[in-house]
Amino acid sequence: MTLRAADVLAMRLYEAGCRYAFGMPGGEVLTLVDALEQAGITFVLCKHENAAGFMAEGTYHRTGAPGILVATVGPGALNGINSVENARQDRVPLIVLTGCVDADLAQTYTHQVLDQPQVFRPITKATFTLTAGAAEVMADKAVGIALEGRPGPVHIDVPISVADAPSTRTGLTRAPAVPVAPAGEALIQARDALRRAQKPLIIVGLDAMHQGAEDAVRQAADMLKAPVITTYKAKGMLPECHPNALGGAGLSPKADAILLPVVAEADVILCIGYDPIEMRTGWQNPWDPERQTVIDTTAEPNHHYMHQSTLNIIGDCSASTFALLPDSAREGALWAGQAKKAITEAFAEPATWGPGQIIATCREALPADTLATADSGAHRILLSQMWHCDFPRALTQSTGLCTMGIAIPLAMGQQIVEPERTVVSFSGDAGALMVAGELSTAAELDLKTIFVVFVDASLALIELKQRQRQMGNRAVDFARHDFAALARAFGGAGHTVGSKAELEAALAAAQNSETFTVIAAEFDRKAYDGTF
Ligand SMILES: Cc1ncc(C[n+]2csc(CCOP(=O)(O)OP(=O)(O)O)c2C)c(N)n1
Ligand SMILES: [Mg+2]
Repeated sequence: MTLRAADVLAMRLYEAGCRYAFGMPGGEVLTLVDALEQAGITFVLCKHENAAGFMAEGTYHRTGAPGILVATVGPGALNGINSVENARQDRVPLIVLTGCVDADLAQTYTHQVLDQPQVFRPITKATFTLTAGAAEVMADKAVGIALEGRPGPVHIDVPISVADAPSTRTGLTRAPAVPVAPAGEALIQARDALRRAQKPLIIVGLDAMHQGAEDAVRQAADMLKAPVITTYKAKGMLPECHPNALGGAGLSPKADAILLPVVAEADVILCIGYDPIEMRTGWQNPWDPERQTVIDTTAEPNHHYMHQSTLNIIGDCSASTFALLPDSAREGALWAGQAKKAITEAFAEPATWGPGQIIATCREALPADTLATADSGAHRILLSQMWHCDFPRALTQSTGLCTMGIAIPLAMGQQIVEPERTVVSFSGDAGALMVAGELSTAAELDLKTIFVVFVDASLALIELKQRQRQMGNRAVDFARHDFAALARAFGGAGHTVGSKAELEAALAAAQNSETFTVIAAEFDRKAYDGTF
């Protein structure tokens, strides 16, 4: 059988573990879609390329294989770019396949034509234009670059006639990159500092999540008897039921007011894959390298200058951490117990109806192994504190780019991989409206996902910032829409709730539903005041 270049590309992606591609075809990617499906990769037709990119991220979280976004020339490619930059800032391995006109034709034809590689270059780790002769090596490079170091998006522009051109498989693959643990002077210095620490602290971030360092984190916590702070996308890297876990940081000023003093008080800080791309200004230079010893184990060197460290150990943060740990547990007790108590009290379930009670009620009602997603807005700041996570990726969200419109498709992508698992998304009402059309895709795929919407008829987070600046109320209020009816319009179940009892009943029904469910949890504007 003669292979097309698109077949060679698709086969290599299949071998990388990819089983789903998301997007919307146009005439320029028909061969690509055909090749992907023939290689065993299911093409999921989405209603917006940006949502497709987020669904692709969802599959990565459940499989470890890169997600695939497919978009056609021009408008299709450009519709997806927010999700591509999200993949860059959230370190998501994403293969972005776009169709384009042939190079020869582009000299005499202008309709829908733009310089796509130029658009994607600053928001991807690499961009290729497929050639038939190098299709396999380009696919191999794309997968490697997407997954290695800090993962991220890689773009391949596929000219129409190249997709159809005959190509061959060369079988060319690289030897796998082997993680190397630190040695020599740096190792001695780091081990020494950790052995002598009186108040050691561990900070865990995105690199640790992507590199699967949860065993290293747990062992470090136990051996060093150190409290552990995670970023909010790394929540669950140490089960939050563990006595050392102080929860997620970086979003909530109330939580940071408790956690940043712990950071300042520590004498030795071990950062395990802590990538500060998730963090705001409060986490710029949160420690004093003159006074504190900071051992920073990261996937890539520090070019961010958000902070400085005593030692920056580059590589696999899991291998590095195991090498640094003392042979026996540190003498002395776990410290910062007050901070754990203060955090727990600060984010306890409130006695009255509102966002806090909605989150607590969902957490109680849904199984411990639920996969949750959050959108951007006021709701997720509170959710990131209150949503208890006992395993990595229990709560996923956009924490680098912080885009709206991600929670619903990100949940759907995960549900596609694990159809029987409880998957719940939490969105603000504006964020839900951005991607409401994808409820049609949830119906078409028979997903049983639960979509919770915080209905306050407000861009609550922006309204809060506007008020804090003593500005007039402008462009932040909108109408209260009937999200439950929207669900029913697409063939799903819909419930509108305004009390804990109603929410409990809706959650029970949702867990037994044969279709997806939207739960519209309604409350008044300004309900987040003082909560985070
Ligand atoms: C795509 C995108 N547009 C705009 C913003 C800026 N933004 C951040 S939060 C927010 C308000 C979101 O409102 P809603 O979804 O209702 O959530 P709430 O804050 O009310 O919980 C906005 C507009 C963003 N982060 N992403
Ligand atoms: Mg809102």
